[in-house]
Amino acid sequence: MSHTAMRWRDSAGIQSLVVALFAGLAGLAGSFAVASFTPTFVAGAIAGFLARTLPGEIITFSILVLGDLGDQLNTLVALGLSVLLFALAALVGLALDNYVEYPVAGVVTAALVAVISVGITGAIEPSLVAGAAAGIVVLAADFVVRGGVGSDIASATAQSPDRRRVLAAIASAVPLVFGGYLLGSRGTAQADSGVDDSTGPWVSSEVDALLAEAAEKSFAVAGLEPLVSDDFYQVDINSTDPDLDASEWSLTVTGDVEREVTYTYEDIVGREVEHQFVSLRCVGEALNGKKMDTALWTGIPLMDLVEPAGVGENCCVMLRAADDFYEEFPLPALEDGFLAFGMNGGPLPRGHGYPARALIPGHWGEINVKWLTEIEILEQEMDGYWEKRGWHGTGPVNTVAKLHVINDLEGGRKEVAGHAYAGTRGIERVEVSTDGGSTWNDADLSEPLPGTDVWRQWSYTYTAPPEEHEVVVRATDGTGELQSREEASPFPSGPSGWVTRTVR
Ligand SMILES: Nc1nc2c(c(=O)[nH]1)N[C@H]1C(S)=C(S)[C@@H](COP(=O)(O)O)O[C@H]1N2
Ligand SMILES: [Mo]
Repeated sequence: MSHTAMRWRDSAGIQSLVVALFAGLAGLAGSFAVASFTPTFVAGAIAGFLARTLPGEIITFSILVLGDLGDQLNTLVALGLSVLLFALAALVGLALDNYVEYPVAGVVTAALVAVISVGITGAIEPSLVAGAAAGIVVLAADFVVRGGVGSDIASATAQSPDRRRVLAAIASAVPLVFGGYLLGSRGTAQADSGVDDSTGPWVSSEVDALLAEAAEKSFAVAGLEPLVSDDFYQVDINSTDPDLDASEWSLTVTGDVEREVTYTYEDIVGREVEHQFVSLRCVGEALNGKKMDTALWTGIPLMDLVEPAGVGENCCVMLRAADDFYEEFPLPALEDGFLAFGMNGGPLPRGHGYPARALIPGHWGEINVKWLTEIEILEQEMDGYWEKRGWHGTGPVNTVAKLHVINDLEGGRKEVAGHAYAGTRGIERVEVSTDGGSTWNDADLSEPLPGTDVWRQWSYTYTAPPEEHEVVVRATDGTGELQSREEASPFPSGPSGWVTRTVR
């Protein structure tokens, strides 16, 4: 055995591993090229699977401690797992190299990657492209040592075959990964703007007038988010949100009803619509967090869809969604529920539940189910997705006044401002203390917007003491009840306490 051949043998394991990893990367890029960031992307499907099956403690920890980082971490793990799975398939293909002729290893790799991908995503097209990309890398690597031309080059160059094998894998994988990334990113951009938003029931002079009213009633305080949020928070269990086609979507009323009724998108958007300002707040956010926002929603009352099904005296309802999310709550809360398919003068954005979502006035965000597909009437209570994981987030929101803005004004004065929200109880008053809670002053409140579930802005200016001081805010709801001072962490029933910030 020649010297080169021996070295080739010894290092073949590591070489194969590297080739397989690059094949895995190329496979991932192939999947992304076709699917972009949707659940048919192999890593998107795995991330979704992780979010649905990881123990509640891990998910809760991830939300509370890691926040959005948790989501990114989940995506990263899913990307890594995808590459590893595809690389494993390539290793199986490469192991055949010792027994079979070129190009069997590449073909087997392509087939295995495609099968794995279909198994995970259920989507054929991205899986075939993933298989092809991974297969190409294995073919390229094998070609230089096993293909006819490769052996000529082998003797003509000084490079060892194992080295050239890895170089060939990298050289073929890099353009595939790069191209896949570009194609997939373009697809994501298209998916987000794929809906024709220039027509539809969300475009109307009434919407324009309401948005203008909100702009007018918003305080001109630097750095304060207006009454209709510029940047509406997004919280859901998905790393890749469902990418639904309105023409294929339907909403069915099921469960303990006289008859099941199914509605299509056309059935719903063709009706006479209403436009409502509604605020949402996530139960899992920090006391002074930013997961509380307001939009102008276009839609119809949910009961218009539920009543035709024939609902008797029942306890509860379960809302189910295309991302397998589900939340349950008492039936009476559904009575004021709204089905929104428009947001701020456009169709509902994909991230907020396109084509339609539920809005349940005054309740924590989690039961405002996005990508809604089923309204199931229940005879008995059942836990929802988050309640199974220990949360109690289906009830009415806690009253809160947030302190997000501290501005220096002329002449040593300061301006503090924020938003206050108490669900359907409304906000009657916000008080500010600039001495740690010893004395209190009324803040200015923005004029209320029309609607029964909307936040208000507050602001307060004062002459700042020269020393560091504690600013505390507290709201009183429309029933006259003062915001609870008792401090509680978000888990399990939502944050409570008075927001306090040190100002200097
Ligand atoms: N289908 C579905 N709906 C969902 C969720 C989800 O994960 N899946 N998350 C809920 C949670 S916890 C909140 S706070 C709100 C947030 O709505 P937004 O993302 O539009 O702000 O959506 C709710 N609806
Ligand atoms: Mo939430």
